[in-house]
Amino acid sequence: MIQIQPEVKRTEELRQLLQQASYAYYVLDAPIMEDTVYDQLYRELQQLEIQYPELVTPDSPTQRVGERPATHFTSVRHNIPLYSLENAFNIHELQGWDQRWRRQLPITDSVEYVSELKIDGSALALTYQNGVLVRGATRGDGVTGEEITQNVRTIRSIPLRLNFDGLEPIDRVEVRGEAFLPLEVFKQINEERQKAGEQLFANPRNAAAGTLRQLDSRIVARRRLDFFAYTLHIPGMDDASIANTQWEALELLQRMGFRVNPNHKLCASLAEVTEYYKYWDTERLNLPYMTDGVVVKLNSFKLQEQLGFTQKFPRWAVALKYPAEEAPTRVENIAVNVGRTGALTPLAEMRPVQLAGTTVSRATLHNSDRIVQLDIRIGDTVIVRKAGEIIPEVVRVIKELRPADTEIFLMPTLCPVCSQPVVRESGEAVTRCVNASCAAILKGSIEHWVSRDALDIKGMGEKLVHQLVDKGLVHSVADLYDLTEEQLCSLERMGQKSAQKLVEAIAQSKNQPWSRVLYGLGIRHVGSVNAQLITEKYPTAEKLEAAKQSDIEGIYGIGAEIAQSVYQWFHIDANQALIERLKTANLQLAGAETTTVSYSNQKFAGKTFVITGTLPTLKRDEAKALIQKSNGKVTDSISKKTDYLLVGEDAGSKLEKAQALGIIQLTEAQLLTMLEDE
Ligand code: 0OX
Repeated sequence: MIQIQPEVKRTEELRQLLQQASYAYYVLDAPIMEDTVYDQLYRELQQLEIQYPELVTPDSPTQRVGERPATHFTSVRHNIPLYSLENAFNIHELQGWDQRWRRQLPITDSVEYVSELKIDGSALALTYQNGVLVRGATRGDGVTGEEITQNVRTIRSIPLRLNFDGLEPIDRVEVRGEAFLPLEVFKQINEERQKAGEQLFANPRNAAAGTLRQLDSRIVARRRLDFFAYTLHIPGMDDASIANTQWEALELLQRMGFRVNPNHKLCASLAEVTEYYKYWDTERLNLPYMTDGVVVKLNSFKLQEQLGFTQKFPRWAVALKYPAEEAPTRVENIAVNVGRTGALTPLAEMRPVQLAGTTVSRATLHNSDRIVQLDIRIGDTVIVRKAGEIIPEVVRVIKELRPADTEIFLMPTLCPVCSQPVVRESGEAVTRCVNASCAAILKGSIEHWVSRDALDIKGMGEKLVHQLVDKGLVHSVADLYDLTEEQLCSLERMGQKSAQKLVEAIAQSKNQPWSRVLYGLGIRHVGSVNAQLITEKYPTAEKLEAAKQSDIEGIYGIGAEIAQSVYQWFHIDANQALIERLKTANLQLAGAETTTVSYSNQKFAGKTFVITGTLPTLKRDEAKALIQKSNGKVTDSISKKTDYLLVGEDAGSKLEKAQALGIIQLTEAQLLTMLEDE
């Protein structure tokens, strides 16, 4: 132990530096060091922690990257319940709340209110023991939530260790606040989901809640959740000894290292609260996150304590909501779109209305379940809602205004494009056209194939794709490679020069790597990241075709649903024929990807590994492939040249030999951390 003293000191130093840098970047929005410097220090800390695993602490910045999937979450009882808020929908109701608490506690002095923006996210309860984050939990029903500490650790604006500088250290601190997805990130996630043929999140709140309940915290880490703190509890101690008011508590939270929404305001009267509410009604549309109202709290903790709680709410606070941006309009038609995965999506076409600053004339109805639930019919008057960047949706039908002659809307039993029967599998909400040569599926598949992240064929836009399919020149993506300049010249508005350029661009796409080809095939759930993970393990189409479903599922980062989808795709004759044609056309159906998403290639350059024992999740050859991918060497026996011993359960003599030679031992988790984090 004495021997590693300098390392102990250095790890502490590094942690502090990185923590300060992270705080400056994520909380203050004022970076204090270059990204490259941060990376270097981070790597130094990571190396030290690998050499001395006993020095890893739960508040180390290296613990933010996420862990391998959990199988479930455990329920936890909140020490102090998470109350919800009573709603007020207008100023009149706000005054009603004010009169009610004043009746209970007659005071003549003027009171202060704190007005905060109501962030539309998911509430979290955080517990710190001796300044270190030890537990993060969802709100649940307010009494019992789910323990999601590992996911919470990935949120960069949540401190893993509190800053008690200038404060008396406190044993136990409980902090509540709202986790949310910035609108920009929300948009990006939905774009990715659309590309992968997955169901979209309806709004950022659902996306944040869904993300927090992800069993795989590595996915959470990628989603860039953010957090605003608003409640500070110090159990067992009279809160007043450290803060007397909500205003002071917010200040204190900020000092301790939390991000507190900067737009809170101390108000001396309800008139000032009203002014704040009106100001933010329009201004909130310029914020990079969603808000759905204002939370008004009595500032004094003493008053809060005297008023206490009802069964559900604190009497000293109220949520003054903004009316959701909703408007009535008439449904003129219900159209049914067919996407590239064959999914039929009903769309309400409506008389245009102004909502959240844009004209809305179409709203998705998602699927037939939603249609049944709404009982929406052509001719109905409906309420549509749109908030900020969110996709417009039909909230409800005003049945009282329904004309006499409407008919129940039924999803078509034949595909509206190819007239072949559609299928709805039991347990699925989606109705699909399963005719592989349906023009809508074909058009969508080709648009996907030529898109930027797939084969990236420049100059091949939607209109052109539609013409090619409608004229019968293209029946599959493979046909693109047989197109001639002459054929292209026969299309509308296509000159000789453009045709020539297009043929060149198509030929050029034959150089795109195998991972892009796999992504371009548009297999359900295979987005570009998954395609890269899969092609890293299966560097040729033949190998992937021969793979068992369980082997595909064994790929780090690939779940059962994805594996099943890939496996099934490769076992359909028509798809195998397509692969053959692409092979003949000289596309890249082999060859490892050079740019990897998850793993850097040089990490283990010059390092030699030996593997012993049974690893918790990876098979030996998978661990070996991962090490080799990062340029490490894997040998069978321990020697002085061995740098690392990767140790699993029931390790035998290799472990003893490694110990004798002082070789660094790694667990699978440590190896994955080294590979994951960048
Ligand atoms: C928010 C928010 C939510 C205090 C006691 C019950 C509710 N969504 O932004 N809740 C609270 O306050 C707690 N404040 C907020 N700002």
